[in-house]
Amino acid sequence: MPVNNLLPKDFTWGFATASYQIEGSFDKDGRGPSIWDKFTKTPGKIRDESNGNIATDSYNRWKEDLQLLKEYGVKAYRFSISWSRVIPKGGRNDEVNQAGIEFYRKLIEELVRNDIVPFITLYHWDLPQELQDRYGGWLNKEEITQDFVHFAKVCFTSLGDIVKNWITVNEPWCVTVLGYGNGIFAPGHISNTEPWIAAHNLLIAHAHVVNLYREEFKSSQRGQIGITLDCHWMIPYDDSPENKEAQARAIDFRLGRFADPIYKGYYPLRIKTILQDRLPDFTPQEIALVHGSSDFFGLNTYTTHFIRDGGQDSDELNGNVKTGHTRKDGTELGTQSDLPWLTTYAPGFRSLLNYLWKTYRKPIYITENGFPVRNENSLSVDEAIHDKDRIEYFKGYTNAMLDAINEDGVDVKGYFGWSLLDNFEWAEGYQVRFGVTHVDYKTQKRTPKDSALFLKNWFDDHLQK
Ligand code: PNW
Repeated sequence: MPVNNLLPKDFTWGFATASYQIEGSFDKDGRGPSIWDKFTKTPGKIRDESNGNIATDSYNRWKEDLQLLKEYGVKAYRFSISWSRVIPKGGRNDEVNQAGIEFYRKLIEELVRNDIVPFITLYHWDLPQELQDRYGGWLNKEEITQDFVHFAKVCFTSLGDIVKNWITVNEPWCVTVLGYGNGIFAPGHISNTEPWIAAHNLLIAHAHVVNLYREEFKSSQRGQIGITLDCHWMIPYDDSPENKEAQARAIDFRLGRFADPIYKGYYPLRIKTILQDRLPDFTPQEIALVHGSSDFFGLNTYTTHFIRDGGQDSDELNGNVKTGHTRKDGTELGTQSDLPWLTTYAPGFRSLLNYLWKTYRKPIYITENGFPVRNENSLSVDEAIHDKDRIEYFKGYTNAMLDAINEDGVDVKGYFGWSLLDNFEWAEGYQVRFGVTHVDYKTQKRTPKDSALFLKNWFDDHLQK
C-alpha cells in the first residue's frame, strides 16, 4: 500500500466512554450525587425510566473493560472523571474523597502499564448536585469558575504525572441547549435566556482551567489541554440564498458560538444579531483568556443534516432552521440509525473536517464518532454482535477521515469510536446501543461485536509501522 494511504505513525486511536454512562456504584465509597442522579428520577425524562445506578458496572469491572481495550489493540482510551466521586459536594471548600481519586489512579496506572494512553474528560455532564442546589451550577459565573478550577487542580495534582491529555468539557452545546434550553438533559431547565448565560460561563470556566494548567502544571507535566465541541456537517437544502444563509447560521448556533470565541476571540455576528442583550459580553480580561484556550480541536461528530430556513415558528436555540436528512428529490442521505437525528453520511464527515481545518487551523482529535444500529436492542446477543450497519458506518467514516488527511491535508491526530460498551444513553436510557461491545444488562456479560474487530483490523492496516 502506498504511504499516502496510511496514517502517520503518531496517529492515535481508541474508544471513548463517560463516567455516568458506565460506572454505576452511584453511592459507593463516598461518591456524592450528580445532577444526572436527580434528573433520572424525574418521571418522563428517561425513555425507560432507568438511571446510571448500575450502568455497565464499570466501577467494579474496570479490569475487564481494560482487557477489552487490549484485545481491540487500541493506543488510547478516552473516559471521564465523575466530579462528585472526587469531591462529593463539588465545591472548593468541600472535602476531597481519596477513594475517588484512588479509583481513577489505579485505572490510569494500569492503562499506562499496558501502553494505552489516557485521554481524560473533566466534565462529561455529571455536575455535583450540591453545586446546582447551592448556586444554580453553570448559571453562576464566579462560583462555577472557582469550583471547576479547584476540581481540575485536584485532578492535575493527583493524576497529572501520568495523564498528558486533558479535555475540560464535553460538548458545551449539549450541556447548555439540552440542559438549560429545552430540558431534555439534566438539570432539565427550559428557558430562552439561561442557555446563553450557562454557555458563556462555561467558556470562561473552561478558559480558567486551561490557564491554570498552563501556568502551574504544563512545564512539569508536559501535557496538552483543550475542549471537545460537537457538530454535525450541515448542507443547505438547496441553492436558495435563504437556505445557504440558514446553513451558515445553523453552524454558528451549533459550533461557532463556542469555537469562534475560543479559536478566533469573538462571538459570531449572526448570534449577536439574533440574541442581542441576551448574549452576555466578555470583559477584555475574559476574552483574552478564552481566546486560544485550547491546544487542539476536540470534535464529536456523528452525522450530516440538510438545513432549511425555518421562519419565525422554528427553534431559536438552533438558529431558526429546519433540519432533515431527506433530499429535495425525496431520496435519503444514508442509512437510518436508532436515533432520529443520526443517519450515515461519510462524505459529510470529510467536508466537516475540511471546514474545521480551513476555519480554525487547529490539529483535530475526533473524540467521538459512532452509530447505534436501528432496533439493535430488540435483538438477541448472537444477532446483535453481527452489527453490519455499524461496520458500514465505521468503514465509511474512517476512510473519509483518511482521505481528509492524505488528500485534503487536514491535520487529524486521533480518532475515538463511541463507544467501548453499550451504556446508559442519557434520555434514551438503555434502549439505544452505541457500543462495539454488547452488554447484557442483567448479567453484565460483555461480548465483542464484529465492529470492534473491524476497527482493530482497519487501524492495523492503516497505521504506518
Ligand atoms: C454525545 N444530538 O451526545 C455524548 O458525548 C455521549 O455521551 C453520547 O452517548 C453520544 O454523543 C451519543 O449520543 C450527544 O442531539 C447527544 O445531536 C445528543 C446529540 C449529539 C451528541
